[in-house]
Amino acid sequence: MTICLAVDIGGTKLAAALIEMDATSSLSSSRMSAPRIVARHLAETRSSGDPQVLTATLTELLGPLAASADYVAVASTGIIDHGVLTALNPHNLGGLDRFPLQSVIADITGLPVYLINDAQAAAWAEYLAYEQSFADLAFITVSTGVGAGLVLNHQLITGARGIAGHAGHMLADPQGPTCGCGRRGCVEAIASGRAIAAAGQAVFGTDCSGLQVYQRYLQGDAQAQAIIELSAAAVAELIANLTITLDLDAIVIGGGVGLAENYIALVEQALARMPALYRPQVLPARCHTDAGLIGVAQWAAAHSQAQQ
Ligand code: BMX
Ligand code: ZN
Repeated sequence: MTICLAVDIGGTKLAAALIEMDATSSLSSSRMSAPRIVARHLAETRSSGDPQVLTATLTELLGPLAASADYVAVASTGIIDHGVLTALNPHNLGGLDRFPLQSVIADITGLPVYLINDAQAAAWAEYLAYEQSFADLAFITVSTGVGAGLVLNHQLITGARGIAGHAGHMLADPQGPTCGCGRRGCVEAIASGRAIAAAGQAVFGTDCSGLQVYQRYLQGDAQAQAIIELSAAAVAELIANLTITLDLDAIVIGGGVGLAENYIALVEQALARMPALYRPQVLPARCHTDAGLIGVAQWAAAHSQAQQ
């Protein structure tokens, strides 16, 4: 039995958990038992853009937990390139740029540190939660941003520079709004919680949140419905593009927006207008808010064994 200190760094919160791992688990083993979370801690990620603030928050949160753990596994929003964290969309990460996440956490804990992107981690968690039955799977989270992760031929694809899977930044509408990443018309700029809030504010006033737009949609408001349908249609285009490129067995949808009432049904309606080859199975995420923590813990367990 080994203990993993798992960390999930999101746009607004930082979660840490001690997770008991089955020592016999391996990358290809179907005997891998579900990890058990034995302690859980939360902190806010104040979006100051100041690297010292993030270092201080990590020290406070991880310092006391490190003594109980064998290794650290980190899932973070943004691009993880050889242990360095950079935002693709700086609006989602308080403007942090080239933050040396791996070395900062290694200094705090004195433990081996494994890191991947949050949506990549969640994709791995979903691949395992669906009992490894899909060899080729894409996970899409529609949340603050639109994140994605790819499992191809039973392997999680992270990419040589950690960028692989950032499909939320594929083109949805060349005339669409400019995305926080600098490109115009990304899926994220149309479909994400932030994009829904921005579209809602233009119609309902500046203090309108994404959640309020969604509630108005569920209550039958026609303008809110148009905003949510546009979001779902952009996600459906993304699904079709990934399917025709990668020949996927299934798409798993997660995230606060993705799992909201009727959202997947709207995505399915948009997909139904497309030719059959563009329409994979669309399934809801089985792991909820713990997908990043559990996925990265399982991925790191397999990688640390592979290196031994
Ligand atoms: C953004 C990007 C991705 C992330 C996705 C979902 C940043 C900081 N993040 O596209 O790396 O996976 O958002 O992130 O550039 P979430 O915080 O909405 O889950
Ligand atoms: Zn973008």
